[in-house]
Amino acid sequence: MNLKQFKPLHWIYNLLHYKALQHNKAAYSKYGIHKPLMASISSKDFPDKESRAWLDTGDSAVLALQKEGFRQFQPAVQQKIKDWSANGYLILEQLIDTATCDAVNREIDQLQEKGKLSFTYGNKLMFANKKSPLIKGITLSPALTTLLQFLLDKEVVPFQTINFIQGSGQRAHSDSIHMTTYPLGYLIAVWIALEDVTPDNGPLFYYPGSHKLPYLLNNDFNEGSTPLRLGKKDYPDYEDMLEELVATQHYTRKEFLAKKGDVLIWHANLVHGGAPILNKTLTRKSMVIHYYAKDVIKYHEITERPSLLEE
Ligand SMILES: O=C(O)CCC(=O)C(=O)O
Repeated sequence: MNLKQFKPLHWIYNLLHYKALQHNKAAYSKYGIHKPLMASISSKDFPDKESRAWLDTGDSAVLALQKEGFRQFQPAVQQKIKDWSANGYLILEQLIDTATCDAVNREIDQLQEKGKLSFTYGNKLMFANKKSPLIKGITLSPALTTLLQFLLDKEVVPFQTINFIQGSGQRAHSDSIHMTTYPLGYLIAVWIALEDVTPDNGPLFYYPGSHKLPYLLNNDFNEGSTPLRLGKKDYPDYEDMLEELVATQHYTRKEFLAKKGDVLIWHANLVHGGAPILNKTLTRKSMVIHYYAKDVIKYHEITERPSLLEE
């Protein structure tokens, strides 16, 4: 048997990281989850699969106008917020200045040189925000968090950063399978171009409107979980199923041919990925920040592990 499927090993790991599970405590009690914080948790433990994020309950073109705080945004940003419900993403051109992008790129180089940051999961440089005050500062900057908090109507907390030197080449997915919340809809991501992106260096791709698809969770592709073992299906099975689902719809696939400093913010359920890298000699420096809303249950659906998050 694959030991990774054996839940008691996760519980031991969780116990060893108990402090980093405390973020779920208040939400377990709010949503009536009577499980220890170190126990496995998945969508099977919850009564519904609906997003409760306020802009998912109607049309942001109507709802946003009624909200205090909407007027603090520039008219161009207000329009993007109004389009959020229809699109599931928004783009802020030139939000991050060139000097900051250059400083982040230098910082990532130095962290790698010093052996403080190395590739995991193939091509990902994870959690640079924990190693670099500069990058941590960007994740917490009001220019981002004010807008994210308005979009979710909740306080947000950065869960992780991922830096890429080259395109991710990742197949289509929605972040809700990786960073799942109860209630659903309380993950939001910021993607920052740290250099210009072209069709050749593996742009981010996404399907506008795909956030309205049903959330694909374990019961859709991986039924076999028992109290002691995870189901036998895994992430590639999820990717296959999502790809099939997307193919049944008539979405337009878009590529984000960003200029350095451009930012794309996506909805928890927007289907996106990394286009193939056509010219493998090219870099595509970028950084993603995944944020959770603070007061919700945060976990990883496939492995049923609560997220580890030190605040
Ligand atoms: O940057 C990319 O190519 C994809 C990143 C991504 O899919 C993610 O961070 O969820």
